[in-house]
Amino acid sequence: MSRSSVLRRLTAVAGTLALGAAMVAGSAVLAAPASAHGAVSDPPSRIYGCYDRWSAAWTDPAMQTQDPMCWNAWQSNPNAMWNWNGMFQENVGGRHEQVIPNGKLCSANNPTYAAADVPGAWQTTSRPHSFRLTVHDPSNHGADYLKIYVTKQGYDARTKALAWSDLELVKTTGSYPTSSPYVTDVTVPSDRRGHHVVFTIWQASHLDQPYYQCSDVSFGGTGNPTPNPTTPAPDPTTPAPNPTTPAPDPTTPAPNPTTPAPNPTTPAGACTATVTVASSWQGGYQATVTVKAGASAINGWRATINGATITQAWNGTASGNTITSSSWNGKLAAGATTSAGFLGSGSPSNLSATCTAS
Ligand SMILES: [Cu+2]
Repeated sequence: MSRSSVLRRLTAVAGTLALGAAMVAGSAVLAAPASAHGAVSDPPSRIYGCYDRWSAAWTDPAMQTQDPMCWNAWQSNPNAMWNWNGMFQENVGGRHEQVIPNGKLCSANNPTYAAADVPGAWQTTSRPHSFRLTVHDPSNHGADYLKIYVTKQGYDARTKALAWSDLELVKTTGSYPTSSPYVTDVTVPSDRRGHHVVFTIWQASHLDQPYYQCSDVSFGGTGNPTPNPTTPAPDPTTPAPNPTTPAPDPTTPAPNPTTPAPNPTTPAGACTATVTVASSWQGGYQATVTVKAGASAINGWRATINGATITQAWNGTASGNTITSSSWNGKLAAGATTSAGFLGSGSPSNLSATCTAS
């Protein structure tokens, strides 16, 4: 059994902070650090997802085969990945379709994030036709509205950069107070099957500063059942609780990309687990546990989430605070990852995960 946890994530953040502070001290006359922003964290948008899945091991060549579009994005511009929260334009005046050209929707027409526009095998998140969307905004800008679109059936994210004509608008929300996350329940037409793009416009409230992001979602359950959360989403007009999970400080300058990533040394036949909170609300939260096989293949896994009261799980079976792999995601090649999701009651602070392989 090996152990990994939120603690490790926090340690990584602390390291980043220290490094960031050192860089600031050494380069005080350079441009001010990027200001604080946010992103669609669930279903994870392209750049945010690549940051979230790989920032702790972004030089790991396993990414090349496991998550090739993220590999390309990290190779193209690692600093863009650390600045996952900056995919916006300003002073658009609501003229989104005039300002963002076809083929540039997934980068917010910001060349820094050009890798997000490249068609290909982006890792998808399996969702039912009704699902919850979360904007994670450590800077608490609030929202005038969220506009959520889904690609039409027949659109192929592997071969075509996204254009406005590929999209159908499925939801426009009301405003949200300056208290992240901004959460809404979305239903897409039932004919959507396979790899689709959910495109979100988050119109922040502090300035005319709309954010544009693409989330790759697989609809139609090709073997990966996902839950329809029965907990109602917080009403946008009700101030949401402040998430207690510390988010990486987006104002911290990115660490030097040449710093070698930690090389995990997981013993053979073992696995590690990390837990990340996707969203939280008064009395509950949604989280993902990511399991990674060690130096040899495993046939199944059991992840224990210390500090969690699990009310519902998907892509795994929950018993108490332990999630056991399902038939389709138990077998992992050496170094391969998979994930399961769960809803927890109470506060998501102090979660940590351990993994046992079988
Ligand atoms: Cu901002």
